[in-house]
Amino acid sequence: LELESALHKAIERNELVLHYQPKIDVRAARMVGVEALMRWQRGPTLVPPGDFIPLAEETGLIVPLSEWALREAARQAKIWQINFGFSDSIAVNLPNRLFERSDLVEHIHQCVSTYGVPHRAIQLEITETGLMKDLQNVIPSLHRLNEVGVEISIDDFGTGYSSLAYLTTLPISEVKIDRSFVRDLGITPQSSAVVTAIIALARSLGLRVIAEGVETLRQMEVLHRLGCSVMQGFLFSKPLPPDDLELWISQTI
Ligand code: G
Ligand code: G
Ligand code: MN
Ligand code: NA
Repeated sequence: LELESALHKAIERNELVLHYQPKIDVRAARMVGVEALMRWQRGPTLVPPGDFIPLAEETGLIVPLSEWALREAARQAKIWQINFGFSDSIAVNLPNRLFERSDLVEHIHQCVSTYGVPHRAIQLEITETGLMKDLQNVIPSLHRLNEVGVEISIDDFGTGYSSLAYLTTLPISEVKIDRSFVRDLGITPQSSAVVTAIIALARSLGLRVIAEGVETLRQMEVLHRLGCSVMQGFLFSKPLPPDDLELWISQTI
C-alpha cells in the first residue's frame, strides 16, 4: 500500500524516467530507432520496471504511467530532432489494457501535437500474449493507430499462441523475436528452427523482424545468416539515459 501511494505520487513528482535502448540495423550499420524503458528514480534508488509495473497493472496506475511515457517519448523525440536530426521512432511498451481504451489514439495525437513531432515518432510495442488475450477489443485501436501512422510491433514474439490467420489481417509492422530464442541460438537446434520460421513468416506477411536480447557476436552472426539484420541487446548497448544515448550515437554510428 505504501508502494502504491508512492508510485501514485511519482508521476506528479517527476520521479519517472525513460531510458533508451538502440535498435541497430547491422547490415546498414545504423540505428533505426530506440525502445523506451521506464525506471523510477525513488530517492537514491533507480527502481527497475519489474519492481513496479506489475503493481501498476494491478492497481490501474498503469494507465497514467503509460500516458506519461507516451508524453515523455514525444518530448524526447522533439529534443533529439533538434539536437541531431533524429527522425526514427521511439517505441513505447503498452499493456493490452491501454489498447482497449478508445481514447488511446486521441492521447497519442495530443502528445505528438504538443511537441510538434509526426505520429510516426511514436511506435508501440504490445506483447504477443497481451494481444491475443483480448484480440477483439484491441483490433479497433490497431486500425486507428495504423491510419494515423503509429506503427505497432509485436513484442516477445514466438512465446504466445498467435492465430496466424488473424495475424495476416492485423495492421502490424514488426515482430520482435523473443529473447529466449536468441539466447539459445547456436546452442540448441530448436532455437534456430524457431527463429528461421519466424523470419520466414514475417517475410511472407511483409513484416519487419527484429531480434531482442542479442548479447554475443555469435548470436549476431547466426541471426544475420538467417536473414534478420535488425537487432537490439547488450552487445550493442544497454538501455541508456537520454544524454548517454546521444553520446553513444556520436561515438558509435
Ligand atoms: O528495462 P527492463 O529491462 O528492466 O524491463 C523489464 C520489463 O519491463 C520489460 O518486459 C519491459 O517490457 C517492461 N517495461 C519497461 N518499461 C515499460 C513501460 O514503460 N511500460 C510497460 N508497460 N512496461 C515496461
Ligand atoms: O519485455 P521487453 O522486451 O520490452 O524488455 C526489454 C527488457 O530486456 C529490458 O528489461 C531490457 O533491459 C532487457 N534487455 C535488453 N537487452 C537485453 C539483453 O541483451 N539481454 C538481456 N538479458 N536483457 C536485455
Ligand atoms: Mn519491449
Ligand atoms: Na520483449
